[in-house]
Amino acid sequence: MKRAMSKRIVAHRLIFCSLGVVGMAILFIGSAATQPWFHSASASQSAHHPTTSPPGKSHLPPISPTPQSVQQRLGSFPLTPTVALVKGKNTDPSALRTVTQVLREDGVKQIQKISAQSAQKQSSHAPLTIWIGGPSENAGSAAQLKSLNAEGPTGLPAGGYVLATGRNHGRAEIVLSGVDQTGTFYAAQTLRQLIPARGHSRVLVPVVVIRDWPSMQTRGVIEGFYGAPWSQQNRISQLNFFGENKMNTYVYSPKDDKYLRAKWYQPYPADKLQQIHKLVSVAKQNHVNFVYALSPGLSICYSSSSDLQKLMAKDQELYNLGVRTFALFFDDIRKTFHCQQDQHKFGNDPNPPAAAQAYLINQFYNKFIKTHPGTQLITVPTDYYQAGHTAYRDRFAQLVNPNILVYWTGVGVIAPTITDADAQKTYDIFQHKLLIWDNFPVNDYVPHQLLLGPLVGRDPGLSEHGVVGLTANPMIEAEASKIPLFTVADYAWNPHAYKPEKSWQLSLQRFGGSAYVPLRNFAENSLQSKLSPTSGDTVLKQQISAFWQAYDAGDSIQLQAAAAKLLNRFATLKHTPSELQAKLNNKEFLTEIKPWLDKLTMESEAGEAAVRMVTAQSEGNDQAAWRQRQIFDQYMQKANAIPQVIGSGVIPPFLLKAQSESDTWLQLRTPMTSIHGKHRTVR
Ligand code: 14T
Repeated sequence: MKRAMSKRIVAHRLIFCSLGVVGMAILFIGSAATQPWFHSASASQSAHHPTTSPPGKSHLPPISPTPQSVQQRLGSFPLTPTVALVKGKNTDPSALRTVTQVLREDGVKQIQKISAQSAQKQSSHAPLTIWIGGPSENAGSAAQLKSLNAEGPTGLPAGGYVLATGRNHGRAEIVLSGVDQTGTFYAAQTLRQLIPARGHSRVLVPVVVIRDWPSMQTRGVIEGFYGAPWSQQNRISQLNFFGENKMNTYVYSPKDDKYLRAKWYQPYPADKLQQIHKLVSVAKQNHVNFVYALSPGLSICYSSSSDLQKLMAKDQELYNLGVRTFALFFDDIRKTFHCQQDQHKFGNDPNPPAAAQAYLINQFYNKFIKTHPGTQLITVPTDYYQAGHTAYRDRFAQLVNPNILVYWTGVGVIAPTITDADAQKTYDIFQHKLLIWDNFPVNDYVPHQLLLGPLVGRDPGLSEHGVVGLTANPMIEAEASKIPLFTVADYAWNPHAYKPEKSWQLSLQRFGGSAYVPLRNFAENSLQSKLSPTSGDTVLKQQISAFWQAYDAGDSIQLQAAAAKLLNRFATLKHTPSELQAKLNNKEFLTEIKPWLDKLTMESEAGEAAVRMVTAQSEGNDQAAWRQRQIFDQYMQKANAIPQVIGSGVIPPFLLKAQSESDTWLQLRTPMTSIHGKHRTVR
């Protein structure tokens, strides 16, 4: 069943063959250490997630990413139709916008906006007052926190915040106080989850003090895959999603944007620049740092000052749009030179490619980064996935300016695990702060698969071993990527409290809403077993093994029972696509996953026929068995015409086994009068 791969993927595979890079298969396998993500010790939970909930308290709604600390106090108060909002001079505008939106969604009719100064003079008549902004934004919030008996955010890491609610002299109050503007924005995102809309019933605000901050400084997504880049609409939607999930970084580096790689030196046409400008501003609204990455390694002359000028001119355009973090990537290129001049200058170095790249990186740092205040530089070395020392890495470490961040994918391009020990070792080698380029849930190397499972296999202590953060390389399918990316956001914010299964459940609930059940059925059959501890649909898996067990034992009563259950599950899966289409209000996602939905329908239909076929065979009902075989063949043909993979490791093996049982049975009955030799038309 070999399928034609997309042209682009073929192209990138070819590049790799010609580069002589170790085959991807070898890189991807690595050590298949299983992760205990289902039953992690609860002891670590209480140590790192000191959430307390007094006995008899109603459960707080789940908040993601998991906060560092949540203290629930006695009582709650209603969200009233009229609310006063107190902002300061520097209150974050996005936080203000978010809170206003949350209140509207929750049915608040009147929002009285008042400034911090006037609020201190005259008390408002609203029954509920919300103070927005930490010490650097709103002079009034500190006193309010104090009166609610909550400590302020001072001293928390960047992006940290305190969200406190309660009654103060009989008046209800909510205080959102960030250590910086981003922190206040995050407090607003937490508030959104703390008081979800309840249709027509009144929203109750629980009394809490949430004190929260990110464990990893850099959290986000790197659009760094081969294949069709995300659309402008996709990107805008992603940037909003990042803000909601407290991710603060988006690295713009789609491999197939020619202005980044093949034509790195070419200035953007006005319309393209305009689009990037829009992205930069949406990123800003979401407190997301837009990182612009150029990959000049296909053609640059490392020592050429005119090439350096071209690089700087290109980045200057982006700087003018508000970009402040720049990157120079040297992944997936040859380690050879494109000009005689480089051969001359670096040819005698202990490691010529490392010396040449380091020279360019440092030149760019000195001439551009140093002269543009507030900017930062990131790089990807050519040896980004190896385990341990390489001659290239050692030279690169020696030469590259220590202020430059170095990307690393973990051991292997697609790393099954990234351990604290791996990180420490790599940090010691590069001697530069590391940023993880996590090749999850990227599917450019398996474009017929969706990787909808949670992030697993990353140790919780990476940031204590030289790692400043993690950015995930997503799937070509942007909307679908949000399902696993939700868990990435949760991990990166608070890795010690991260529970993959729990995070994944919540992700499916948030993404699916009332379509949670069919979405879950679909997602369970869209995990990639190599990267997931469960190989998919466990219900189906168990039912299949019970079915074959009864079949092998020749136990007809057991077989009937097992068949009934299996038929039920296949019927559920068969109806999953139409249920999703009816209940899920996300056209883009449904369009992206359409081929997989079709495949699921065909496989489930074939599955039903297979169950009936095998059962009939076992009961000696030849006619029924033959009839079902024909139906089975019909759906198998349709399924096989769709290259997308679903239910991998579970459904296809079941179908193949059923087919081979049927083939054996057909051979035993050749020539057979009851079916008049019709079986010859089967294939
Ligand atoms: F720079 C990197 F960190 C990186 O991962 N580069 C690419 C990336 O753009 C791509 O999306 C990812 C997954 O396919 O893998 C890297 O590309 C490769 C690496 C290989 F070793 C493509 C083929 C390879 F054989």
